[in-house]
Amino acid sequence: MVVRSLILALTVILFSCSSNQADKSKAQKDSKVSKENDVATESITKSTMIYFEGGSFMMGSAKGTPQEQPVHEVTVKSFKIDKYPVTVGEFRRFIEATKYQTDADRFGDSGVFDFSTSGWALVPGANWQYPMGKNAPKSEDNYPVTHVSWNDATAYAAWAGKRLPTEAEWEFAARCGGKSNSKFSWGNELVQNGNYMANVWQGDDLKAQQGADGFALTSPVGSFPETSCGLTDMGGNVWNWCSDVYTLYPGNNTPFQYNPEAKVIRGGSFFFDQNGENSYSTSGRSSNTQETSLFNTGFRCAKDAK
Ligand SMILES: [Ca+2]
Repeated sequence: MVVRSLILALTVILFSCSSNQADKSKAQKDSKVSKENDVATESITKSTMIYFEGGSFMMGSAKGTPQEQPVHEVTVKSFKIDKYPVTVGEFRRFIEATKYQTDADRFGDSGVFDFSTSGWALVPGANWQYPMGKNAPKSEDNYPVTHVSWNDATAYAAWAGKRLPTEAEWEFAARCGGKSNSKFSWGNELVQNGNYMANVWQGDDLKAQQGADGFALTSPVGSFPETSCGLTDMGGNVWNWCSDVYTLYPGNNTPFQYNPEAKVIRGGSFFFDQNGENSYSTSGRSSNTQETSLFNTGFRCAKDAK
């Protein structure tokens, strides 16, 4: 019997991060970043992956929430990571090829925030095709897939010959090979030259008017500028599942209850978060249980690089 709760969803506690940090620039060695196209045709360019040469970097933020601390040195091996979050169109190919049933479809509902009641709801029929439920429009193919649990994301990645990124890899990529100390993956400011750099929540509360960045809900992947290493949506739009069980960083002695089913999510989303802009910074972190699926959580894949 599976007991589901949206508590963690609510808890979407992200701890997030703060700015610049990383502060010690001793951090990184020579991590070279280069692009590499895994595919040639325009029709499937969403499969493009970005290569990162392995190296060491300072993970976390001294200015972020307690969960981002302490800043500590981490070394990752060379890897590739998806340029974009996995799209609805890509996920459809997986479903059609494997007849896989997502956790949301198995349960018959999934987590959607009900703006009329200002509360989370398990909406019948909400799934990867119908992000707001069956009575709302079907998602278009170029949007990031949502309502996928960690289990679903892991299954997709295995089918695609990939895997989920580790949390360290995700931050290493967000920091452009561990070299950037900017607050966000694109820089230090959300709005640059009058243009929003990501699809995020405007305002400090749930009632705030949305759309100044062009989108009230999710946005097609790649709608906002790439980072200097060619990644998109590394902040805002949808949270990205990572492979790791969520734990405190080494040396963090905050009281903490370890739950092997709580998996890391990174990057924040279009939706309100109690940590505000810290939720979509390079070092912001949160978690949800592995069977949880929500309207603001998706994923991207990674793979080892020789
Ligand atoms: Ca928005």
